[in-house]
Amino acid sequence: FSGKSPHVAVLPGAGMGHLTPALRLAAMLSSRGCLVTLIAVKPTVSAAESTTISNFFSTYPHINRLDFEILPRKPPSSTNDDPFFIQFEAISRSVVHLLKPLLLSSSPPLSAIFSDFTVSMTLTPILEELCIPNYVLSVTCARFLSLLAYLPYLINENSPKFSESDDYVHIPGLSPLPLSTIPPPFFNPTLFFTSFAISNALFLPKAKGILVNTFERFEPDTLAALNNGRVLSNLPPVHPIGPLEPYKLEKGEQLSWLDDQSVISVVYVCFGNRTAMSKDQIRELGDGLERSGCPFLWVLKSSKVDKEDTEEIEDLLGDSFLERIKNRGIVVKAWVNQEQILAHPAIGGFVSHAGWNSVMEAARYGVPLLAWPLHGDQRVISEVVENAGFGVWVRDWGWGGERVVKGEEIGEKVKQLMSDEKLRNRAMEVEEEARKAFQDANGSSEKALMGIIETLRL
Ligand code: BUP
Repeated sequence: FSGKSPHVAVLPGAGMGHLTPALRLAAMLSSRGCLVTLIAVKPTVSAAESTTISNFFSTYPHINRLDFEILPRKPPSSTNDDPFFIQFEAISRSVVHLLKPLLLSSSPPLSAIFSDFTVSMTLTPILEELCIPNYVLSVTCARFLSLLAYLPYLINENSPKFSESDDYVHIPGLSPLPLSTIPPPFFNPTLFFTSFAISNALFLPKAKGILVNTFERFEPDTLAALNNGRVLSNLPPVHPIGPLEPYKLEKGEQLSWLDDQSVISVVYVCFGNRTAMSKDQIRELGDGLERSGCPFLWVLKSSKVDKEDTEEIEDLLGDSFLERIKNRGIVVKAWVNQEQILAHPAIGGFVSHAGWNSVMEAARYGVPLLAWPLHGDQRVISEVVENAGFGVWVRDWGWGGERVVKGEEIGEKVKQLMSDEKLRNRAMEVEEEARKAFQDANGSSEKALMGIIETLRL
């Protein structure tokens, strides 16, 4: 590295949905001339995270590893029983007590930190003291980021300014958000999810910048509203730097099966790394995929944390199901390389929980979505996807699992997804727009990222 290379640290949050974009950003900063230190939080919640971190360091030996052993997690409580949120709290608390000496010992001194939104509240005061600029990495869409940023003004004195009888939530500069897309915990500010989001959102104005895994052409109006000071007048610049580039990974096993399938014939089904469906819903989904008549590749999860996901596919779906679909579908319970699957020419549609990483990965490869949001930011994301003409969603399908959607209905929707020419053409345009964001030095996302790196060189 030349003397002018900025030295940057990347601090991810908990869960693959936070780790993956952080690793991608680390690799992108490294390939653009930065000396990069990745802060590796230990222990992780999921096995997927720890395996991914080890593989990442083997693949990128020139990226420094800074182990960050966190304090013990709190036991589940009535306001927080989600293992990933419990980890968020533990990381955040550990930042206060343990991170400062680690950062001080970094050599050469750090030019900036790129940190997950979930550590903003505890990291910001430390970085102010050390005079290190902080860039917040948002792992959700610009629209949900706006909701997060505005949350302290929507929920004050322990009560939301909206009620369950309203139709919309209004945020300056944005089209109104249907109340049905707001995560249910936001109606109860005493829950950890809500109070933690508000506490961190209050520190966003102190960041040097906010990086979003999105691109100009996908969310133009929201990005303009954020950057014109319409959402909040005190936010730092919001930089769209997506879709983040995948880093080098190994080839997964199921690709050979995909190689034998016709072009755009296969529906890929995956609900992300932290969403488990009920057993009844899993069976109906299996029925729906069978009824759709389409070849499918289904990544199945029956527990929130992978280490606890011990149920066999046969027990969940039955031997006769597996026998019937054996020439047409594949069900996997292992971790797959999703990015590589979406890149495969055989994939023609994606039934997804609408996690934002998944959406941006689908955008990179022009795969249209049937969104089935289940919690958190996923309904806001589904709306963004639909408005971009890039996917469809059925509004009354389960949100928090309150209704088991029948196989018949699922089968019909999957068929529609796979045969919708208009949607497919639009998805191809989205792919082209995503490609242009990194096409050359003038691509909007490339320019935004290089702009930040240039600032750090000064
Ligand atoms: Br499962 C699975 N392989 O087998 P999202 C997921 N992924 O590569 P999240 C795999 O994990 P929430 C697998 O490509 C994406 O990068 C996938 O992130 C990858 O959803 C990431 O899509 C999952 O943002 O749920 O984090 O599971 O909506 O809560 O963020």
